Amino acid sequence: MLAHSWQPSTRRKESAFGKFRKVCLDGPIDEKAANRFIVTVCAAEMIHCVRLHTLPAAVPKWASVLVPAERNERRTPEIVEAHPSGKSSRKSTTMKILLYSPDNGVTRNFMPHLWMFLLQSLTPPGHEVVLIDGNAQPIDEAGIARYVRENNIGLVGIGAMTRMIAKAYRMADAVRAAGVPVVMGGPHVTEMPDEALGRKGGKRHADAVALGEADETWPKIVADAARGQLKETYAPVDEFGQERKPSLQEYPAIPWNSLDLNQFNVVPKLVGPMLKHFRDGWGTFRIIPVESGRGCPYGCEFCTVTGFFGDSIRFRTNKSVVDELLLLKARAKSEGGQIAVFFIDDNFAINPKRTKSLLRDIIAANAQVHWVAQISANLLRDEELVELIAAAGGKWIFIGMESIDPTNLADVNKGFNKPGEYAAVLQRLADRNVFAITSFMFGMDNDTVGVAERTLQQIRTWPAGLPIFGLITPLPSTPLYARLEAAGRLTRPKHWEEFIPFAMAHTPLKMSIAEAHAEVKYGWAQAYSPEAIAQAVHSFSHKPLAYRINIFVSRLCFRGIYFPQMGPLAWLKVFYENGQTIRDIVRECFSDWFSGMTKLPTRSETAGTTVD
Ligand code: B12
Ligand code: SF4
Repeated sequence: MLAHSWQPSTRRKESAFGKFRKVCLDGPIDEKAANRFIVTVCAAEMIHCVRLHTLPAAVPKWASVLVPAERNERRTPEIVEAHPSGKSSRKSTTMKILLYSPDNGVTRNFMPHLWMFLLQSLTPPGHEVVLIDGNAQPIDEAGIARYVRENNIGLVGIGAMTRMIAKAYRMADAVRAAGVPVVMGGPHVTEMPDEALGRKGGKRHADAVALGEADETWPKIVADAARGQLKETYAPVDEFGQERKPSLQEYPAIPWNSLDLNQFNVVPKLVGPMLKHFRDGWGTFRIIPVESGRGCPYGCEFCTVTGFFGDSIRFRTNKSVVDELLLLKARAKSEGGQIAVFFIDDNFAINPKRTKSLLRDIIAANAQVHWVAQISANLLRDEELVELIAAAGGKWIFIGMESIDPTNLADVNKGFNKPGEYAAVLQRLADRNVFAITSFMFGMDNDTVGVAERTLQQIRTWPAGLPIFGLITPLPSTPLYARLEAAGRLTRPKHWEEFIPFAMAHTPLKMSIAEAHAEVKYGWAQAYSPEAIAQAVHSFSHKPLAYRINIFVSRLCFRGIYFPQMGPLAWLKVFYENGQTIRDIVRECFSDWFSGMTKLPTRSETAGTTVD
């Protein structure tokens, strides 16, 4: 009885709203099954309504289906087969969605963006989602237009930070010119939706914009796009129109075991098969973003996070984080490779009690992988926390130190950072073989010429780590932007229209723009000179060789943030400059090997790192 299928007929009729497609029934159907059919077909969100045409015997013989008018859509969804049993399926055209993240034009980003995997997991079933990270697979405007045409893409989602937005718009323009709708999301378009939608006179780049966190709006966006009825903006609101931050308690399981992650493998293809059998297996190495919570209440003046994610902090359950780590660990093992995790929470220890409970659960489940997390210095006073970080697999902690000058810190509402305790915090970590990525900003209001050297003098007294230097940047919608705008200090109010790496967009108070640029250059040049790198490597001489290899490789990679080293020639130059350190390390490797005195340390003995 329920085996009968609904076959689409070729008869079509135009209506004011769209096209009728007639669907014939090749056998009898009872009312219950017919209703099930209607519900399922409508839920597939491809058609507006189904009307059953009932014969006197109360058995519907055919149904007319209203599909969206072609003038309102770019891809017509089709139902090719529908079963009165309530199941419906499309034989040919499920919507294929491309999620694209533009490259930053400077470095080959070491890690893919979480939003792509998250939205992929939140896409309603029936659609296929493909990901392109421009950092891993460089692609230009012509390339993306060709890609969407050749792959029959029905919707393109683009996410970008302010710094990549100009490229994002160019790519969006190319996609739209190819006749495919574009939805944009992420921090920049959330702050500047009118710009993306061309509402203030500029060019329109996006058909739709997803404001804020899109976890709950993404399924609606996909449904509307499939119907050819994209709205201009999607905001995360409740039924009363009030802003609603998604809870992370029901977090989607990202299928890390089955996702195609080839583009994110940083081990060169040539050596991968060989390294697969080296020790625990190094055939692949990927850094995977994982979040355990969202939100930061601190409200630093230059930061978009408090405005974007809100000051209410939300966490995933410990179990869902632990399960995700176990899945990643299993995948790495199954393919003879390595996976390191970057906990992208803005402040991984914002609630120390909860962080400790998560770390204990990670340890109890043997879910340790090597990981990096961002934690503010004030929270690392806690010995027990640092102890648990080390035991749970933490290897590098990113610390937004910003400045060694308390006045600067107070100016940007980050007075909770106490430069006087930086050294003790870093030593506490190093004592447990956890090291720090220390981030500084120059061009702050109290900075004067020589700030880079003063900062470096401090850094040289700390355990060796990975210092990074930037310039304070007024990002749209931050309190810093508003303050500088009101003071008439913005020199490039729309600095994102033409992104220039390491360039000020406003005048510092106590030095010139050129002087600020020179400071940042000096910081990088000194911290990553061959001598400084050799010194950092040497400072680990009391530890197993793996630590020296570790800090050496990490320093070489981080050097590329300021000094572009894309391509083999650039790398050869770096190797040449650091030849002495390389020779020392190689010599030590051979002497260890020949003498058989030192076994290579196992993974658990090494400091580990994202690049070890
Ligand atoms: C991890 C991270 C990095 C990583 C790299 C990014 C990566 N590969 O993941 C590292 C450490 C390298 C990094 C570096 C930088 N970062 Co960063 N980073 C982050 C961080 C902490 C997490 C990003 C994340 O995954 N969030 C979690 C996901 C779920 O949120 P999301 O990305 O916003 O996505 C949600 C929505 O935005 C939306 N969405 C996003 N994209 C799209 C696309 C579509 C189509 C749709 C529908 C929806 C949608 O849906 C998602 C789910 O709700 C954020 C802060 C934060 N908490 O977001 C800063 C942040 C993104 N970074 C920021 C900045 C400024 C930088 C740097 C420029 C800092 C610097 N001065 O050097 C560099 C630039 C790096 C580069 N690529 O060039 C700013 C960006 C602000 C802005 N307006 O652009 C942020 C917001 C932090 C801040 N201080 O304000 N960063
Ligand atoms: S502590 Fe970090 S994430 Fe929180 S507001 Fe300050 S800079 Fe932003």
